[in-house]
Amino acid sequence: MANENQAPRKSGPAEHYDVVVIGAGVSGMYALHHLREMGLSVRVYDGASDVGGTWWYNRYPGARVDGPGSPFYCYTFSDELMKEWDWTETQSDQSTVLAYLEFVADRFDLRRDIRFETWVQDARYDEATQRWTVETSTGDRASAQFLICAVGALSTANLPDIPGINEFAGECYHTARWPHEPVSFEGKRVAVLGTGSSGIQAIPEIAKEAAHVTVLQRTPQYAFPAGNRPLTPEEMREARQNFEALREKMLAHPSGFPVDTQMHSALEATPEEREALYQKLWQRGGFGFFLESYYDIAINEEANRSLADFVRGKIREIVHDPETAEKLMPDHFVMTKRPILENGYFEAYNRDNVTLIDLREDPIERFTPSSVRTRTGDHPIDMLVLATGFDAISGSMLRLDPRGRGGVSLKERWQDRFHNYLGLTIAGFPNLFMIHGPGSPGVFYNMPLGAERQMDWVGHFMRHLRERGLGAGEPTEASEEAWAAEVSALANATLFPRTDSWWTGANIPGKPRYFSAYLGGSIYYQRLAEVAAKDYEGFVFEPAHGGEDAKAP
Ligand code: NA7
Repeated sequence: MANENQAPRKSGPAEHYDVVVIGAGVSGMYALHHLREMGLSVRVYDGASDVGGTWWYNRYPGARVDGPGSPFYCYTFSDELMKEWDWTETQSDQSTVLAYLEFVADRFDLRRDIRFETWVQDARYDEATQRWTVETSTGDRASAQFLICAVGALSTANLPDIPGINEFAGECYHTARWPHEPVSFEGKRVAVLGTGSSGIQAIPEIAKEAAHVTVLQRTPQYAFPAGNRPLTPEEMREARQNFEALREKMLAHPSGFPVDTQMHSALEATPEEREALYQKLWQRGGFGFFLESYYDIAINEEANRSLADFVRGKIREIVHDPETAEKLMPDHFVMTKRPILENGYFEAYNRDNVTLIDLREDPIERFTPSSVRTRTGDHPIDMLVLATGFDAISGSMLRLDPRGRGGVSLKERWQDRFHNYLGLTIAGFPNLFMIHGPGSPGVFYNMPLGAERQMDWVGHFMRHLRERGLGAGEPTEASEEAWAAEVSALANATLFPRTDSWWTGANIPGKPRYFSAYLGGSIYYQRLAEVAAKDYEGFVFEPAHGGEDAKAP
């Protein structure tokens, strides 16, 4: 399998394309399809050996869609796809989502333009030719007018730097780099580090097989019943029949899912009414708490407390041992870390083979070849599962580290914050576009639909350039600043920035700590449309320089 750090082979002469796309996950796949439909020549690179992006990598036990699920976590651009693919559960598991993406790749013959097991190791802009040149781990060299970075908001694994971790001699797996061969937990003492979505999905599954599971928890989490259930053929039929209307609803809703949001405040309801609604949503499971309960849970402290107390009560009800239950008690504002859907997580602590270590009280001192040593003792283990998440949202762009005008690298440009305009473009990096980058709704929106909508806008931008004989376009730094102010104003009206999370970058030592996602939901797409309607307000353009290299091939 290709490795992102492998040494580059010597590059040959550049092949010329209209567009190079980096990443063959959900966003990159749609980018390829859309650009081809526009009649452009495209080359896609991906380090994995097949399509799927995060769904290709995250194959740990229990991995499944942990948001509003199927059949709406999917592409919407093709009626055929909707007609031909049968979703069978509301929260599809990883293998099903990956199978769907493979089906899409087959259906649209995507693979012929994708180079797999190929890492882009260098991407630089040439001001003279107004083109990007990329060099890859396999010695490919490609030049294109446009560079699409579909590198994934949840792609760069966070590998914790803990004393002795590299000396641990047992099996060690990161949830986001899970082996393709089956992993057996049978008879093994397994430590799981991390209790975000991945850890919380994996722990009950591992506990079914392992001799013992030691959960190493830094921050206790609110988790909600996933309520996964089979999708009936009638439900699929109904979704298909009404898909046009449902798509309209998806486009209009802030989350990109076809749900009805309540516009009631938690504070206007009586305690009994709140309790009744929370009970109903808890029984039903799924993402209802976030999309269909009170609008002010993530805005108002008192409203927030009403739900936080409810969940804390549920944890006390489920977990038999009161001491363990107290260690599991979250104390941050509910929803201000990524909400988690669980399938038997809290129940797992009622098993004899699961123990919880609260790292706030009993921190890890080091790993030894055969154990994890915390302040109060040594815990022998055979396997370590790192469920430590991602350098999210901006991490994969920084790993790519493209070089823009004057050879300035993104790492230099993004030292203090992730400067961008519209969450899509960066000053000094002409003709480069990010999908689901910082400054966009990204992980706060139905991601396949978000990728389609961003990419459609990028397609219009490209047309605009070409129709006017322009060679390059990029935002001004002033428009970046105005956008940053808009992003921050939306975030600061909520409780989100007040909690340490991967949304604020606080999970990665040294990362600028601020809330970088655009919280306006579908307003974002109105903003994109407004900018386009005003002749791409906030951008500066250069006429095409002409000459051999600058011409579209
Ligand atoms: P998350 O949600 O970032 O969770 C990572 C977990 O690992 C979380 O509990 C972290 O604690 C913990 N962590 C990270 N680094 C350390 C160190 N050094 N020591 C102890 N504990 C650590 O990642 P996931 O993969 O679970 O989920 C990411 C998203 O993927 C998810 O939200 C879905 O959208 C899909 P912390 O909370 O930072 O104290």
